[in-house]
Amino acid sequence: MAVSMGGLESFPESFPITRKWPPRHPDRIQLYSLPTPNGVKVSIALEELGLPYEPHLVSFDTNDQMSPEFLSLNPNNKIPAIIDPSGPGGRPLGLFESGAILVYLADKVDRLVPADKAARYETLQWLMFQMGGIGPMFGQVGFFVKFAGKDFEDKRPRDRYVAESRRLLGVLDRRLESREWIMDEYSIADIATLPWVRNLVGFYGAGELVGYADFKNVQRVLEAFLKRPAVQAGLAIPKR
Ligand SMILES: N[C@@H](CCC(=O)N[C@@H](CS)C(=O)NCC(=O)O)C(=O)O
Repeated sequence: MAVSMGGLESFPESFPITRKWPPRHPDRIQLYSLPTPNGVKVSIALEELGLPYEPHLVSFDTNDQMSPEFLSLNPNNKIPAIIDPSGPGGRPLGLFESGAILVYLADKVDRLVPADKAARYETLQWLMFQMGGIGPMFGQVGFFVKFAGKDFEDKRPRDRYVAESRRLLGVLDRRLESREWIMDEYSIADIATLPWVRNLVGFYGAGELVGYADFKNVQRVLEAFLKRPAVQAGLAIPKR
């Protein structure tokens, strides 16, 4: 298992995922991902932080996320996941769940999360708002607008998720009314949230359905986000 075994694990030997995706740079953070809204959170954070890392493509076309090697790192069969060969105490650390990974990376170099305790918890609050609200709800809109659910005759399930997504966008828009970013400074809360907004109005094409034109503050902040060189780089990693 890749998870903690009392500090006895070593990298790469103790991590079966490396048999399918051998590290060429075993000293670097290993990223197992795809450029989806959850995946790019981590590549964008790594680019912003300037941490050396090695990306590995987990292809859904070949069901890589269901392979025993991938499941050895994330039993929940979802990207993204990482291994930091030099985790806490110098020991390797495997992690899944993009929110946990963002907190870990920010803490590793004390950037993208405020040092002040109260501001730190406020950042985590907005990160959880993305993880528990925006991600799952926008994802459901994607299913009913872009994927298999789009052919369902009964539009009530779609409308439920569209209405909830619109409500969430309203909450975000009000938060951004007099702010440049979700917190006073650019943080992991922005990195978690904005790729999902981009996906909702871009790839899913649900902008009109959710009334995106009404959310001027969200639009402004998404535009600023997309101009950042680290964001532009991270959005294309790993290469498909
Ligand atoms: N809560 C998870 C969600 C991750 C997630 O949903 N990943 C999707 C891609 S965006 C996935 O790997 N789906 C593959 C599957 O369900 O088999 C996180 O934030 O890391």
